[in-house]
Amino acid sequence: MGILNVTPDSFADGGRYRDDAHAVDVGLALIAAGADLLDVGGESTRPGATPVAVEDERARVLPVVTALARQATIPISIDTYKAEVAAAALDAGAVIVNDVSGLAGDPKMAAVVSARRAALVLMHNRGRSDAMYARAEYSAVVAEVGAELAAGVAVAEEAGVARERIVLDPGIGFAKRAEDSLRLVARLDDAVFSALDRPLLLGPSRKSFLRVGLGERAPDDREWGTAAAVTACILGGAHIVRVHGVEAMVQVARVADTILAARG
Ligand code: PMM
Repeated sequence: MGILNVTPDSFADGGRYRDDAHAVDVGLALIAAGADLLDVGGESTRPGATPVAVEDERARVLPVVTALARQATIPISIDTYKAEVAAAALDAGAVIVNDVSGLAGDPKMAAVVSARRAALVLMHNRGRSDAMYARAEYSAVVAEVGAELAAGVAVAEEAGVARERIVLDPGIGFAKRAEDSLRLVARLDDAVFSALDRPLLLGPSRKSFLRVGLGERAPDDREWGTAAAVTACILGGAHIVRVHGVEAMVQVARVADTILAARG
């Protein structure tokens, strides 16, 4: 899954696009580089980022989603926790809602996903980005994240979202300390995740938990570290990895897949 953040302040690749047409070109280039899915987002989830009003977020993402849905050969995902933004993006041709609040950010989100028969990426989180670090307290992070994801699935199904349309994401870096994120990546093969019986999506790309291994580096200087994390995720059972550097990570994913297959 290639990342297309059309935000002025995303931590890893923000502010790169001059205008909508440029963002669309970058999206098409990610597809040409081998992305199988494209995730378009209009609000940064960076810790401390200012929330974006619905109208502003819609104005940022809609032209890009509309153009990409017309021209792209792969499914377009909308990265938002706001039901109105999701609804508008789905109407514009997106087919996946990537909700980093795990349906907790907007009480209307589950109904929007259900009514439009969209796919849902349900990500584990605890609270909004300005408050989530206060809640990064776990006694057993893998078991707790698994249980909280199961609760999210129940909410989605209750609203009529078909289980087959749900992808689960442990939420690397969201309401988690670096050691929690590392633990999740290291324990993806835990029975708590296989018991959920849904595909797993992981988003380790350029995130700050990589600093435990890399030391201080700018996000776009964490690409080799990202490659190691992507490999670990795939060997641990991740079905989808959400990344910025698509061209390089396609190589990483293809080789990790062949190693996984060779396990027999
Ligand atoms: N990470 C970010 C944004 N959206 N969505 C999912 N499902 N999983 C993630 O890990 C995730 C996400 C933050 O990274 P970015 O600002 O570089 O997009």
